[in-house]
Amino acid sequence: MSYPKIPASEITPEHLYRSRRRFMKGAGAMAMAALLAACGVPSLKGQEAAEPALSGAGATPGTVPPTPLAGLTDELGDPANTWDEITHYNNFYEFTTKKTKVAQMAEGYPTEPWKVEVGGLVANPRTFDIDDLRKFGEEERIYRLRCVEAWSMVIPWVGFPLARLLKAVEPLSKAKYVRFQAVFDPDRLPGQRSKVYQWPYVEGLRLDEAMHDLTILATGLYGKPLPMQNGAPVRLVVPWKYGFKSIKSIVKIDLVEEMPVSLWMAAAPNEYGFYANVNPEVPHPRWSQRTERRIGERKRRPTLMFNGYAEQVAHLYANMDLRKNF
Ligand SMILES: Nc1nc2c(c(=O)[nH]1)N[C@H]1C(S)=C(S)[C@@H](COP(=O)(O)O)O[C@H]1N2
Ligand SMILES: [Mo]
Repeated sequence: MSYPKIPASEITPEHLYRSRRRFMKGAGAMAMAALLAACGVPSLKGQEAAEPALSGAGATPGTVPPTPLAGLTDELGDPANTWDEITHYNNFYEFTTKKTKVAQMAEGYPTEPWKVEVGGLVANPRTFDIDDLRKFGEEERIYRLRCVEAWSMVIPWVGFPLARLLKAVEPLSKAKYVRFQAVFDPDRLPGQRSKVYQWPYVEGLRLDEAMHDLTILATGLYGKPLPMQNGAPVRLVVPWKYGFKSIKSIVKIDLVEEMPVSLWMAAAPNEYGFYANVNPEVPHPRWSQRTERRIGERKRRPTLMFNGYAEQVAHLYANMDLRKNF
């Protein structure tokens, strides 16, 4: 086989296995069921301080998951954010840079039909629709999401390890990176009419990062299909990296030889590196990354190395200078 073997060290840690087991095996069975602003565009100063408070906009009746879901925690014991918080405070620049406006602007965006084309340096290029992707599995992963702007949430995603999809297309040995591309639709995505960014949104991972068991493609949230504002119908989630790596509304995935240039690297290379690992020791050029504001909490909390996933992922960066490879 031409794809790398998953080392034993990447076998799912027990706590994740347990949190996953609490979930059901298919969404159907889930009975209970601003960057440059965001990433601090050079022009937006003090984004973190200026970060608006949650509007408290109520979710539409019928979209709020039933109360048994309250009480979910991550493996550190911290409570999951509410459905309302997760779906009404978003970075999705294709719509707007205003986090509390994304939900209303994204409402009704058509996600059917949707195709994800997977190709590049693979033996078996394929195009998947969302039902095809669901066949890779649906399990719950309760992850912390830490935005580079220094706010964070705990989010109960539904998804499957990206490694499963990558193995299915059979990466060639020349493939070293994975490049992800989001939807391009300037007629319906007003943010894409702005020339501040080079659209479409692109992100990338090293192949071993992409194959890591923590890396998932998410198709749901709180046991329900992913709302558009969170990246419907399918988005990447890489919990040990700043949130901007977790690209939403993916239409294309390519295995490539060269390190992809992400939208953020192109926009502000001195501020956003390729790796973007959460690291309290390496400040953003315009603010510290030592602490963060968990949405729903008043006091700031310390930011954890690799967003609290060091045990699982630090080995990927052994012998790398994390200040240089930021
Ligand atoms: N396509 C796309 N994906 C994106 C973004 C974006 O603007 N466009 N913003 C990123 C940023 S900066 C963050 S913090 C997360 C936010 O995810 P959430 O709104 O689901 O919490 O999505 C990331 N993925
Ligand atoms: Mo972000």
